[in-house]
Parts: sequence; C-alpha cells; structure tokens
Amino acid sequence: MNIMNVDYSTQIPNNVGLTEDARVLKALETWHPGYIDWWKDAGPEGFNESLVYLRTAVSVDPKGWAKFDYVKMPDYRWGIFLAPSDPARTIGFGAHKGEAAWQDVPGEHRANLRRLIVTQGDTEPASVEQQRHLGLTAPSLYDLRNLFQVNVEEGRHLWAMVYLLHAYFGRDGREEAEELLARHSGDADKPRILTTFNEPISDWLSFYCFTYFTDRDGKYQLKSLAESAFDPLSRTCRFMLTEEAHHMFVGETGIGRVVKRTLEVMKELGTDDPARVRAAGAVDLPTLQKYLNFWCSSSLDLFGSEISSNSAANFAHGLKGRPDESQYEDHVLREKTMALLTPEGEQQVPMLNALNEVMRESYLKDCEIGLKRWNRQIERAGFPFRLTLPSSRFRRSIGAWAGQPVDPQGKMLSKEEYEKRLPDWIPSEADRTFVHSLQQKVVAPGKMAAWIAPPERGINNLPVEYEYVKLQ
Ligand code: BYC
Repeated sequence: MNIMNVDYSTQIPNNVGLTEDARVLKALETWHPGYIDWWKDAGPEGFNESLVYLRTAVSVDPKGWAKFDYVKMPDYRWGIFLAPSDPARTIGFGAHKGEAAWQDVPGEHRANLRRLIVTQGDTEPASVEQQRHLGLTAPSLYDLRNLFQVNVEEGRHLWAMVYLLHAYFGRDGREEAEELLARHSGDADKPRILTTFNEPISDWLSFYCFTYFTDRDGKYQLKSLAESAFDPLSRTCRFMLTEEAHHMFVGETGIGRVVKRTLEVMKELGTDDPARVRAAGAVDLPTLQKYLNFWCSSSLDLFGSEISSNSAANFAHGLKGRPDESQYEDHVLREKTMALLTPEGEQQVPMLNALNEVMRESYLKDCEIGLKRWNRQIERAGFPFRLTLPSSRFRRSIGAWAGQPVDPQGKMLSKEEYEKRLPDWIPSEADRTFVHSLQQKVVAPGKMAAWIAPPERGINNLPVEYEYVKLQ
C-alpha cells in the first residue's frame, strides 16, 4: 500500500476495514474527487471557506458517536459507518424468514437491491442541490449552521450508499455511483429519480417543511431498509437513522418558531387578518397551511403506488420490510388482505401489494405529532385557526389517486373546480413572492430574521448567541 492510500484512508473515517480492502478503497479513491467537485459545484453556494460548527460522526457507539468542531465544509470528514454487526442476525420477514442474514448479495436479487440502493442514494445529493442557495438568505447563524449540518450529513448518506454500490455490485455499482453525481435536481435532461427531489427549495419555509415531511419519509424508508436481509444495507441504514433525527428536529422546531413569531405578531396587532400579519412581516397561518399541503402531498408520493408489485416482491424476498417489523405478528403476509379506497371504489388487495400504503398510513400518523404541538401553541394564544394535514388523496402524482381532482379534505371535485381552487390550497405565485420577500440574510450572532422566533436552546448545549458559522 502506498502512502497516498494511507492518507486517503485516514481521510475517510470508517468501520468497514477500508484500509484492508484494496479493491473497494481504489474504487472509492477514484470516486472521491468527483464527489468533491460535485460538492463545490452543486453544494452550498458561497460558504466553502467559512468555518462551520459541525457534528462529525466518529464512531458507532450510541453514547459518543459524534464530535463537534469548526470545519470548512469541503474538509468535512465524510465517513462510512455501519451499525455494529450482529453475527447471529436472522431475516425477520418474507419467504426467507429465520434464515441467516445475507453478508453478500444473492445473484437473483442483485438488480432489485441495486435499484433500491440507487433510489435511496439519489435522494441524498438531490436534497443538497435543492438547498444550494438557502445559505444566502439564512434567518440566523444558528439556522445557517443547521442547514449545513443537514447538507454534510446528506452528503455522508450518499457516501453510505456509494460504499454499498462499490463494495457489493462490481462494475454496475461503480457505474451507478458515477450516475449519482451526474443526475441533478431539476435538470431537464438528467433529473433526480423521485419527483419531490426535483422541486425547488428556494425559501426557508420550504426548507423547514421539507425537513419535516420529506426527511420523515427518509426515516420511514430507512427504517424499512434497516429490516433488509442484506445485512450491510441494514447496518448502514441503522446508523443513518441516528443522524436523520436532527434533520426532522430542524423541520419541527423551524415550523414551530415560525408559528410562535406569527402568533406574537397576531397578538400585537390584535387580529388574525392575513393581510395585516403579512404587512407586519410575518407568515400568516393560511400561507403556512398551503406550504404544509404542498410538501406533505409531495412527500406522500415518495411511498410509491397504493398497489405495488414491487413492494410485494421486495417484501416476499426479504429486501425491504416494514418499519419496526418486529411490532407486527405476521411477517409473511401470504394470507392477509387490506381494504383500499381507490377512485373506482373499495378494493380488497393482497396485503403484500399494499405495503406502500401501510407505510404511508403510519407515516401520516407520525406527521400528526408536530401538527398537535403547533396547534397547541395557536390554541394557547387564543386563536381559532387549526393547521391540518391534507388527505392522502390530495394532489397525488403517483398511485391510484394520481391526477384525481380531490380537495385537501379528500373530497372528489370536478376538474374545473379543482383547478380553480388549487391556489387556495398550495402556494400561489403571489404567496411564494411574499415568502421570498421575507428572506433576508441575518448573520449577527444571536439575531433572528423578523419572521421567525429564536430557538429555545442552541446546539450542543451552547447558547443561541454562539457564533455557529465564522463567515470568511
Ligand atoms: N416519483 O411500484 P411503485 C430520503 C416510480 S427520502 C417518481 O409505485 P415502489 C431523504 C418507481 O420508481 C427516502 N417516480 O413504487 C429525505 C417505479 O418506476 P420504475 C428515499 C416514482 O417501487 C430527505 C414506478 O414509479 N428512499 O431518504 O413500490 C433528504 C412504480 O413504482 C415515485 C427510497 O427511495 C415518485 N415519488 O416504491 C434526503 C427507498 N414513486 O422502476 C433524503 C428506496 C414511485 O417502474 N426506494 N415512482 O421505472 C423504494 O423503496 C421504492 O423505490 C419507492 C417506490 C418507495 C421509492
């Protein structure tokens, strides 16, 4: 091994024995410069020289897995971490239930496993691209730092998937890893695979909604891949989930702080009149509701079709389970059916084919938690408005309800009425222009933009006024 390899391996913290695996090390070495170029071209714009107070994963011990320090983002130590191996682990569901988990990819499942890993991997850099310009309008240094924390960890999640492609999928895997850097969010010729990851995120309200709704889809998808019979995938996803929690925290507290500030303004003015709330520089609650409708409905599509032979095959073969598979009694599902409401009426569908819907339903329940919290804030402030989640039939582009004219309460309308009323339900051009008008960069430590309340506490027990990003 030459000195270059040794240097390189110390640059990639890992617990997969990279230094002893010359083949994978070489593949990753070849991929690495393209990744750094991608980060510089498509990652956060204008902050590559800044020192950011970031958390870096340094071990897989839940008690001390990360350290915090100032880092220039291109120097972030993107590493490869798998949750500790359990040599006795067996497959928890499907036709192979009870057999030993796979340490390699069985030939017959290669294409499907690769597809799942590529689809998952594609979302990670996509989100960094979507959020590329947000730093220029950050409402505070605290938020700027959180954005960058999310971005570098999504970058690490890309590394996690690329490692699997390089280590287990040979030449096809290497080609797919290249493609992960070649597709770009919103690109007309080479877009990202899933639609939500091609939507622009050009304001911070969208960012908080994205981290609330879309990262939560990430949580559910990762949890279901964490059940996979393919043990390296399972272990990778389990560690990724440790990082994911902070991303959803950024979303939930971000929206909560917007609600808090809006309520302060409503109280000062003594009115809930949206026009007056806007004139006072805050996000009126009906506009927030439209943003929730947009990002929730978009994220619901990420679960795939209600009736899916892919989901049935993935489950039966042990490739992808249900989140927290052990909470269920039946892990084979050969006999079960599920009643699904489609535009054609209720259908009884084999449970195996309805698993996307099972996941979507548990996801929606999880989404309710934040809503309850924000509505409590509104109720305590004495206003009658309540935020709600849209029906899972609203504004769908994938599955049985795709393209159906359904309102946010789930009621079928005529096409004309739906088109006419859509700007009441999702942000119109005018709403977006207004939200954009609020986006102004605030970088004095501890100061916040006027449309958002400060967080209750800082990062890693530091005060909110801490200089989380040293701009250079
Ligand atoms: N947009 O049988 P179907 C995250 C395609 S987020 C466009 O209905 P299936 C993160 C589908 O590919 C988590 N196309 O669905 C969050 C298929 O195309 P092909 C990402 C879509 O396969 C924030 C066809 O429609 N995790 O981590 O049962 C920041 C029919 O498919 C969409 C994963 O993706 C869509 N929304 O389920 C950063 C996990 N939906 O193959 C990161 C891995 C479906 O016929 N992926 N299609 O050409 C999967 O488990 C599955 O691929 C899906 C779809 C759940 C995505």
